[in-house]
Amino acid sequence: FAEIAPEIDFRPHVPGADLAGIPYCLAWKATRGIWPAMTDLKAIFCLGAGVDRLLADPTLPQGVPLVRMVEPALTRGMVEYVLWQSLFHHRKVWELEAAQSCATWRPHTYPAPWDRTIGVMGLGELGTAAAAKLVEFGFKVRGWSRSPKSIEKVECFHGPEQLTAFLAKSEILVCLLPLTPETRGILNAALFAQLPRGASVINAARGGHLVEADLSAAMASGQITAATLDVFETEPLPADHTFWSTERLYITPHNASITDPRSAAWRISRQIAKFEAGEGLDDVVDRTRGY
Ligand code: NDP
Ligand code: OXD
Repeated sequence: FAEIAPEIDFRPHVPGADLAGIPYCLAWKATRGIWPAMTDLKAIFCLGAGVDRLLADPTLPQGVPLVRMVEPALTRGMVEYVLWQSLFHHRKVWELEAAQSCATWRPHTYPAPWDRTIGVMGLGELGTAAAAKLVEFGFKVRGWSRSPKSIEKVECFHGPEQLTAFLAKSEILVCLLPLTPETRGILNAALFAQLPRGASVINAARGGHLVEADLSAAMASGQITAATLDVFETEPLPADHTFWSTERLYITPHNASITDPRSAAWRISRQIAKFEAGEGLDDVVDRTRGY
């Protein structure tokens, strides 16, 4: 902020400080219950795309707009992660690792991308960009959202009534949904059973989407061959969690994508300037939908 918007009096939060008079707050893992002390807030900017954590605090003021993070570097990072992991699962890298571990030159085949179907749950800012990149790589791509969508070369499904059809051919399933009461626990046994046998699952959204025991069971039965998880119900993932030692389960430490400070500061300072000039804010969370 000092570099990008020096005109803004930017104050890092110090416990015990008087918070009255602060018009704008930037938050990610805000101290629970802190909000009533900010009596003069005009807007809250979430430093991440997902606002589930902020919304879970009942003291978050209702009448103050909550703006979520949408910025190009965050989108680019997620596109990179989805492409990286989709290619990893497409090429079944674990088979190569197994052959290498016993110094065996083992023939290894894989279909062309256009014979592989990848399903993306969530066609918002991140899901749409990730789907477009997968299309560019030649994959067959389908997506699922709440409302109907039309995206070039992406077979689009929407609503609970089209979920079964969406899942039926998704050999690699990518979750990029927001965590809301409707999507909590959506990656569960019933959903896994509707995927093609041997499918892969990539969850880069929130740990609360996944019923962890159901994934373990689906992997043990072979219904799910492999998974990549970036997010977990408990983070950091406890050292004694079974996921650490589950074969073909790949873990990244909630860093699929990271908000870029320069890009975010630029975006937030522009939003504040527009708001002060009487214009509306972009990317305001719809509290009734929860995202
Ligand atoms: P958006 O709000 O732009 O998109 C959300 C998408 O999910 C929309 O297409 C929406 O449908 C769809 N959706 C929401 N609820 C439902 C539902 N009940 N059924 C079907 N579809 C639904 O979010 P972003 O793309 O910006 O971010 C998605 C999530 O990714 C974030 O909420 C966050 O949890 C996670 N994330 C994780 C990161 C990481 O590093 N692991 C980094 C950044 C984000 P519709 O279009 O119809 O509204
Ligand atoms: C986000 C995240 O929501 O990094 O932006 O998880």
